[in-house]
Amino acid sequence: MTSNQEIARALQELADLLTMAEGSRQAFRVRAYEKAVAAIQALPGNAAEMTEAQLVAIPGVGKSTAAKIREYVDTGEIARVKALRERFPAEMMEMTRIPGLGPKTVVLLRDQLGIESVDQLSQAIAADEVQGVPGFGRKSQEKIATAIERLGLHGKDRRTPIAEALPIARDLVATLEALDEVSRAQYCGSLRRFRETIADIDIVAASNRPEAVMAAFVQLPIVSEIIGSGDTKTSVLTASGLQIDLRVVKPSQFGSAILYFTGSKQHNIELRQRAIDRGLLLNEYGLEDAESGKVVAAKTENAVYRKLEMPFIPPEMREGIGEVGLEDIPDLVSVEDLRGDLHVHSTWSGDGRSSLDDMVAAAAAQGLEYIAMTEHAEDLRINGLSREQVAAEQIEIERLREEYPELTILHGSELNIGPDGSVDYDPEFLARYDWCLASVHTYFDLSEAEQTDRFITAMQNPAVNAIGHLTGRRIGHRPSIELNARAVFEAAAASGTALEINGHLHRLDVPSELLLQARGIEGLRFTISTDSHHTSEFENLAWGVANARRGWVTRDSVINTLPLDELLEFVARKRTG
Ligand code: DGT
Ligand code: CA
Ligand code: ZN
Repeated sequence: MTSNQEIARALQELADLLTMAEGSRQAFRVRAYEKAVAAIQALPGNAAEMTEAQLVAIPGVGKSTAAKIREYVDTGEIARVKALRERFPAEMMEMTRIPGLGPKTVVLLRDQLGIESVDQLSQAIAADEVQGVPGFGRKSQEKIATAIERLGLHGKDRRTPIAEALPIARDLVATLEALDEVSRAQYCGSLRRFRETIADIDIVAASNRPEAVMAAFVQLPIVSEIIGSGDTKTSVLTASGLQIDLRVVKPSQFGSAILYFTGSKQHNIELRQRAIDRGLLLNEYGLEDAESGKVVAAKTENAVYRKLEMPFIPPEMREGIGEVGLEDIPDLVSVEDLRGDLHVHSTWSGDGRSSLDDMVAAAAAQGLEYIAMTEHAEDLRINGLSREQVAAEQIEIERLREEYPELTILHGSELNIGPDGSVDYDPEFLARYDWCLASVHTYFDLSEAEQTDRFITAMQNPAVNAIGHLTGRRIGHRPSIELNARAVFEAAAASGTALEINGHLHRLDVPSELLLQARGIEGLRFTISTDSHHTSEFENLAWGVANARRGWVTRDSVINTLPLDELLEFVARKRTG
């Protein structure tokens, strides 16, 4: 059955395409579909089973949206989407990811210069043609060129952000596992290793009837084009041009197959060498004795690692950067270790989408022991809270504390770091909070030295317990700010300030490659948090953990694994100096 996620994705595509047609994300119809996306994502029941009348009854879903949902569920596509895709092909849509290129500008570039893809835009910039177009100067042309370079949007190595690929892969795995013919399915490749961008989705399914599995696969609504189909491997494209490879293997070979297709290539090369050193051969079908050809392990990854005389390597670590050959692997943080979430918003913040009551109820239902409500603060004019609002929310929090005795609700704030490193409010006002993080939301273009100083100044403030989403990047959309990460890490450790690992799939910030650089800094602490703006976002904890594991972050360095009293000691230590 069509999942709510799939429906939400179809509506989001419609909203994106309409943005192009209408020239603005603020257009009434665009907003209507975006509202519907949020409503469907938050829906407890299954939208595919609802009639049009039942759909219209959902707050946020109008009559025309309800009709589109039925059309999608019944036919596997939306005619309006198909028509709009002709006008605005996927390659053209991709140009809107570049900061500064809104829908109107993209259409203008096509009308004036015939540019319909990022590659063509790069060529036009190289030929110095873009700066003649109204609204573009030499400076903005340069800025676009840099953004294309840094976002990895050019050429054949174009990569898809994990936020787009992961939900598709999870849905596919669930759909495949629901087939009678399939005993197990797993997404592999860079996605399983939790890279922030991926080239294609690799899926492995275990079955004794590959032809039936392949036949079912190519029928799925997500498939828009079949590139190649056989009994062992089928490759398809989605409407946005993302490639999905499905491989079907025998259940007895599932372990060695997912091991092989998870990679990385370098990890595989090192495993194969280890096999050779032991008189064995390793490939996707199994680990076998080099002389007799007898299979010694194939069913599970665990069995293969064991026969290679090494510990199981978590997928997030398999990058061939020293993990093969470790006698003991680091005691990585896992999602079960987390007791709380220290970065949560509600509709008190301008960009929150669930009420305070709903957020608290969802956190309690997740079994969290503590959360910090961290609304935006007054310096962020649009989304932040005035002092009166802070006091009013505090009263609500006190009421909820009584309602949910099993959950500790910390009253916190997400402060805004100004260009000079100062934060909102004054020391007396800040003293009322149980927990504060401070984040950069503006002035992304400062120099490396200015950004680094900015953080170091903010961390000197005794009220600042953590730095939120360090680099400010939006994966595939906005590059990281410039900063000297090592200097920031050392200042964080010295000042008793934690670094947030933000689990939002669009952020995953601190990025894992910086986390790897933070290894070995004595006293450095992290907090893994969801930055939830909606009740459905508490699952971001798992994504924050996966990103942390990719950066080899250990359990004992993560403060929200601590019992509440020890967490509060961490806060108190900084305040009392
Ligand atoms: P991607 O797709 O660029 O985001 O990254 P991967 O790691 O998913 O790479 P992909 O899709 O080309 O291949 C999936 C896995 O298959 C890869 O991680 C390891 C394995 N693999 C692919 N080609 C080779 C190869 O030539 N040698 C070895 N040893 N393994 C390979
Ligand atoms: Ca791949
Ligand atoms: Zn936030």
